[in-house]
Amino acid sequence: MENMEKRKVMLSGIQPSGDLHLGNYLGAVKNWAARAEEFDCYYFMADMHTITVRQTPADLRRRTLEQLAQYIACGLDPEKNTLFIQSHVPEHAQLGWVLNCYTMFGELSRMTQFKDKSAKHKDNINGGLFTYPALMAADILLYHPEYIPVGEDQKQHCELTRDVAIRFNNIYGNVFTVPEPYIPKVGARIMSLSNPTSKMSKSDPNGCVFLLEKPEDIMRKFKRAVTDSDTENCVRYAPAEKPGVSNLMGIYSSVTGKSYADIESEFVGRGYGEFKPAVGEAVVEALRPIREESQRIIADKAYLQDVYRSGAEKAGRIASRTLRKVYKKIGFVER
Ligand code: ATP
Ligand code: LTN
Repeated sequence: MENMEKRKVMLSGIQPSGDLHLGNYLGAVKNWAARAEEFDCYYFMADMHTITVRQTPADLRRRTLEQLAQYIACGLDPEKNTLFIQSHVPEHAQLGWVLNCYTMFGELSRMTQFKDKSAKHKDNINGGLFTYPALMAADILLYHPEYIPVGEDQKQHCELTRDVAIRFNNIYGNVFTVPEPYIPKVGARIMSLSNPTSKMSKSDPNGCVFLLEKPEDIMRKFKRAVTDSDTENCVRYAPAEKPGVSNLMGIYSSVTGKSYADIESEFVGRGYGEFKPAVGEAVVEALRPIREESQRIIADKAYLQDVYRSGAEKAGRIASRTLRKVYKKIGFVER
């Protein structure tokens, strides 16, 4: 059956280290949901990556399941997408070790996520935080994806994955598919509402809108969103000059599908005071079904268990085939 129709593969993951937010949704998950007919899709909860930073065990467990419920609520149908938990497929750790030995110290030292996170967690700059990209390369290369749909900030890790795949293939022949990051044109870098020059991130809750947040809280955050201190008070797309308004335009465009030109004419003669709540309302409406559906799904633990078990089974079949091939190529004796 599997060989009758070989579709291209798409794969991505998010760390369940916090609640999903609008940046994760617009930069990543929203674009995954639309591709299930065209691609063979794999999406996972990157729980092994989260322990590079200390986690509270009960929170990690809860968030992993909530993230799965949110993936489904965002439109990832488990019948059409393989949804699984990273630690359920041990081949990730196994290939991760192998790829550690094909990833250079210098390459790892250049990763901006490592630099940012080690600056933020000075008391816990552990080996896992440093070698994280080798595990990420394993996550990807196990499944031979063509595309990795991620936000802008993951481009560097995806490029390192390509370099490692090419290096490995040059030594051992065509073992890995060399993947490409797939970054959306709008929404790839949603900025913080309270500080539009840094990206929206769960570590800055005031500037961050969470998918499960109450409508009144979302509205409050948008009404308070930092706009630019120019005297123009006019809705115009100019990211360098007007980062606050341009970010809101990016969000509005991404949730409504309207172009920047359409948005500019919609708000001609109306200032930021009218634009900000309009963006808030559009976001509330876009997130409403996701919130309601997530709450319904999270209550059904048996259903979630079925989804992640069958996901791990399917992912494990592909992953074990790739790992076996890699072990053979590098000279490990078959068991
Ligand atoms: P952290 O707060 O630890 O930096 P995060 O909130 O940035 O985490 P990640 O788990 O690193 O979230 O990201 C998951 C996915 O969402 C990745 O594909 C990432 O590129 C995308 N993403 C994260 N933040 C944004 C953002 N502000 N805009 C667009 N995409 C984003
Ligand atoms: N590093 C990513 C999460 C991640 C990932 C992956 C993304 C882990 N493994 C494989 C795409 C493909 C992050 O921090 N957002």
